[in-house]
Amino acid sequence: MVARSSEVRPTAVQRSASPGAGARRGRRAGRLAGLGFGGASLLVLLTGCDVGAAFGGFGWPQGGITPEARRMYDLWIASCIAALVVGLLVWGLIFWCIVRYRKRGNELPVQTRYNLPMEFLYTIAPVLVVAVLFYYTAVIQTDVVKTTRNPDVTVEVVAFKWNWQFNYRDGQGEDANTTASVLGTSEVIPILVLPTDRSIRFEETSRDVVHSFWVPEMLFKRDVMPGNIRNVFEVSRLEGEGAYVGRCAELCGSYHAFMNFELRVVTPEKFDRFLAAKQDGASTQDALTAIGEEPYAVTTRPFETRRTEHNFNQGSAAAGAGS
Ligand SMILES: [Cu+2]
Repeated sequence: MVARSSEVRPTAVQRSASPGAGARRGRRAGRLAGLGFGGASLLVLLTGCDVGAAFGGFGWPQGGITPEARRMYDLWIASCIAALVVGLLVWGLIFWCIVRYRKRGNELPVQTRYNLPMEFLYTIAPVLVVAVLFYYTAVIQTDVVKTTRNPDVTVEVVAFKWNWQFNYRDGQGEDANTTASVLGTSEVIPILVLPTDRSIRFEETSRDVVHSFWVPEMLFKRDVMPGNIRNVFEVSRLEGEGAYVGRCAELCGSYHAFMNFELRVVTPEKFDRFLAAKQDGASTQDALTAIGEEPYAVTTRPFETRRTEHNFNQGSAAAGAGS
C-alpha cells in the first residue's frame, strides 16, 4: 500500500510550526550539551591521568625499561586513542542516521547521488588517517632501529640449541675481541649483566638455527640468524635496575621453551667491577657475588630436560592431568 501525500504532509506542516521549532531548539541545546560534556571528559582523560595506564595499555605490555620501549608504547596508545575517536565519530553517525532517517511511511525517500563534496571527503579522510599513522610509525621505527658509531657497551649475543652465550666486546663487528664471556648450561641460567644509563649495542649471531633474542621489558625482539648475517640493534639506555627474564622467541627445536636467560641491570659502577672481575678470571657467579648481586638467576630457573630418558613425559606427574 502506498501512502497518499495527504497522509504525510500534515506531519511536515506540523513540524515547521512554532511548537516544533521550540522542540528543535531544545534538541540542539541537548546536542551541544552532550558535545561539551564529551569534549570536557576527553580533555580530563587526556590531561588528568595516564590514558594508557587507565585502559591497561590497550593490550600493550607496560613497564618498558628503555626510551625506545616508551616511544613504541606512546605510539600504540596514541594510535588507539585516534582509532577510538574515529570509531566514536563513525558509530555516532551510523546511529544518528538509523534514528534520523528511519522508515516513517511507505514513500520512497529522497535519493541522493553524485554528492561530490561527500565523495571527496570519504576518499580524502581515510588517506589522511593512514598518512598520519604511517608518518609517526616511520619516525619512531627509524628511531628504534637506529645504531650509533660509539655505543658505550657492545655485547655479542650467541644463540645455540638450546642456550646462550654473551660476549663483552672491545669493539664492533666480527673482528672485535671478546674481553669477558658468560655461558649458559643446562644447570645454570646465563646472566647478561648490563649497566643503567649507558648505550648498549647488541650484535647477534647463531651457531645453528634461527633463534630470537627477547627481553619482554624492552618491548623489542630480534631474530638471531646463523651464517654471516649479524643482526644488530641498540638501546640508548636501560632505565631500571633489576632482573628481567629473557627468552628465545623463535621456535628452534625440542627445547626451545627452555632457552631462557636473565638480564641483570646494575649501576655502571657495579658493571665495571663485574667486568673487571670476569677479566681477572672469576666465574660469573663469583663476579656477581663480588658486586653484591644474587649469583644465580632470580627470574627463571633451569628446566629439567630429562635428556637421559628416552620418553620425555616418562614418570611425569603432570602427564595425563586434566583428562
Ligand atoms: Cu631458540
